[in-house]
Amino acid sequence: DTKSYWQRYRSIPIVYRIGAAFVLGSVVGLIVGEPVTVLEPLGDIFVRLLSMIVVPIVIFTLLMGIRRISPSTLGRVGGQVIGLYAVMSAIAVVIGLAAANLVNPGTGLTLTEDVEFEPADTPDFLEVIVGIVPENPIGAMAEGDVLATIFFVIVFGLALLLLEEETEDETIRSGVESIFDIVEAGTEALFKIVWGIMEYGVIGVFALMAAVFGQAGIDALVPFALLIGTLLGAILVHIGVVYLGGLIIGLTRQSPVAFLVGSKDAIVTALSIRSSSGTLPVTMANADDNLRINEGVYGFSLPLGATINMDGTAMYQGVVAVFAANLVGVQLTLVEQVTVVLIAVLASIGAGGVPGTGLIMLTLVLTQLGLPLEVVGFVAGVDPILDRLRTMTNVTGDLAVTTVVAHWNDAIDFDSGSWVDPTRGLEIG
Ligand code: DAS
Repeated sequence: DTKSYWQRYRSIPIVYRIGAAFVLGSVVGLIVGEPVTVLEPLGDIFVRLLSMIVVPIVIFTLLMGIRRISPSTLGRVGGQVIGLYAVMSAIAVVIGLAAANLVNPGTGLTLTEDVEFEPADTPDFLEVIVGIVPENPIGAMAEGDVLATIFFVIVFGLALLLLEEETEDETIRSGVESIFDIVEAGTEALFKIVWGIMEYGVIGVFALMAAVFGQAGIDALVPFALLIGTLLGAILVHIGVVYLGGLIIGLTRQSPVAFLVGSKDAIVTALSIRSSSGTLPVTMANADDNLRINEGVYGFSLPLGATINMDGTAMYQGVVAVFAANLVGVQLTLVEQVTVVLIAVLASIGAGGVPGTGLIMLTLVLTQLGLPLEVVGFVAGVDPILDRLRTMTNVTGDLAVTTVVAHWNDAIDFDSGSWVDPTRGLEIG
């Protein structure tokens, strides 16, 4: 009977169902081709559902976090998170450059694209810093400006804590408690929404993948096989050696498998929707439910990471720099490659966590090296593939760093969640 089919379907962990939709959608796209792109709106709905809860979940979990950890811990966590993010991104570019120098993708290909691209504006860091202070907090939230929202929420949360500490007035004290209680309930409700959206994600991801492959077909990708392979290889080294080996085993002494299992929904979502910001609600749900990290750490580190920490994007700049040099038959000097590391890290910080920004930031690197901007148009065709690999790396990096910093600050429970039972967190709450 239908009910038991439905129940059986629901009892399959959501990540497998989405994974199957990912593969099936890709296959259907390749077979059916162009007509299947009519399904795209179903995929867009999935992306919009996730975007819908990004700002509320950032506000709620951050307030929750401020209730749980002391202001001085928050300061320390901030320093550690930003420091590790920067170091990881630099390592990612170095690995990307090394892999590209080894494999030399792009040799033998000729640049066929003659569309000129305008270089992106170099991010003005003073402007970025000033922009962290919102002129209007509601405006920042409405625009999804995560950094400015984080700033306001931290200020507001700290004020609530101070007020509670100083006040003699019972009404105010219980008012503060009520605000935090409401936020606590709200956070739980938002996580329920996340898992509900993931149920729809089975349809959404199928549609997204079908539309991508229906448009591109596999022939278009063949000339870029070596480029895709180089980036993928570099990513696997970065995730395997740096995140799992260095961060998870080295610094936390925990099982890398438990980490990956705990992060799986975020990884699959990032691969599907190509946006770290859009994946943020799922990343947070994984940090909370499976990795058992305290809101005090992830409530701050994950929104920040989705905005500024992009190891996959940084690495991609390094790989494509070598690819572009090979296309036009020049060799990058060591000094130029060091320059690539610096610009790639800055560009990845400046890039927003939305689809395709890594491609736009590429113009900065190419301009600096005096390489033709036409390369951007040339690789744009494979960007739907490269972008998902970058985004998946970006999100995994945010979670790995968050796990380490949580461990350093005693804000993670390694005796529960996926750390002891990799099957938990799969059911819909
Ligand atoms: N797709 C992006 C992300 O969300 C960044 C990029 O284009 O590299 O992480």
